Amino acid sequence: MPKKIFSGVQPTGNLHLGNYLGAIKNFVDLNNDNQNKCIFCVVDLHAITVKQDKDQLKNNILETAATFIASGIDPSKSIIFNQSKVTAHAEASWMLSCIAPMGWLNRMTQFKEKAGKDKEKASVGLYIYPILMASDILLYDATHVPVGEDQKQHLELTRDIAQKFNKDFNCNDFLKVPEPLIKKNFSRIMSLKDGLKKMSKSDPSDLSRINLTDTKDEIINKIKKAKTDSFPIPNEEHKLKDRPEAENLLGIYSSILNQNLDKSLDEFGGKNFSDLKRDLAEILCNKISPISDEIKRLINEKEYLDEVLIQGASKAEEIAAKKIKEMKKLIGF
Ligand code: AQP
Repeated sequence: MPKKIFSGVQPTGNLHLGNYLGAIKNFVDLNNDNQNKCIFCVVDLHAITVKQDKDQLKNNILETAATFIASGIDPSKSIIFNQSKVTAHAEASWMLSCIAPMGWLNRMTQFKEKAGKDKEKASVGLYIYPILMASDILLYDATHVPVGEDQKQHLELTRDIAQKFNKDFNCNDFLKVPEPLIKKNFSRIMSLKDGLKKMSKSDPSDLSRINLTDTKDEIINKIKKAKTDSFPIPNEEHKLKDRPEAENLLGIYSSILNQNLDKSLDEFGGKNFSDLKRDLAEILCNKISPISDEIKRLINEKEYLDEVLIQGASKAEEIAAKKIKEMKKLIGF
């Protein structure tokens, strides 16, 4: 069966190696399989769940589209568009908000992490973000959703919402229950400064992440400064327990080379971190620099990027409009 793929990335700037290894690299593989029908969305409605600067947001939308293309997604094969251009996302989100119980949302750990201590000040949008995400996926009858490990809980919620809608409106299988596509290994890339924290766009320290727009010198410098511990690299996986920084660097190395951790442990077991850092910086430069150069080239081709997003939105609109029409009918509108 051909897979229907849907996934999104927020245009919140600083796209990084975690976004690439956890999500975008998989998008590219799925795009390259001619059997799949892929939709990759710049989820700008999600981005405004926290305050955004208007001009910055516009640039970030284009930069995210440029990152998709620079990483290898072909806009003539896959639909690339930004969410706010297709109104069905917001409409479906409202309808699904009315069937999803509060209790389900209260369990979402990402809201707790992102809202921090002062939940009262977080936007309602941030709280219901997973319902908008469910709408994105369900509007396109997506069968598979490639995401990083941090989105696993939201995907489970999407499945629950689809099943509840089908039951409440007695429309068996109307909303398709999607499967998550989460890599078995290294699906959560950690900060270069703290192996217990996720690599993230909003970390105030730029040294905590490799940005997809970093230059070779920046990559080399960040890897040089990455936190390690004072023991040699072990040669067996179980010895990585309680050594999160070592595990993260070896994980990044393995993931970039598409090799399993055991092979990397064979290569570096007993050696010092300086050896791993030297080789890691080299393979990262080889992988990320061409993407970085291409993002910088494409970002100056605003008309081309606008055209890709317009064309993509028109194709997405066609699919989503049909689904929302049926959804409204089922509800009684
Ligand atoms: N560190 C990560 N490791 C693996 N995958 C990751 N993803 C994000 N961070 C990592 C995956 O990237 C995709 C797009 O994420 P997003 O931009 O929509 O939002 P996010 O997860 O909120 O990204 P950040 O960097 O963590 O942003 P902030 O700092 O704003 O919280 C998703 O598939 C995600 O799993």
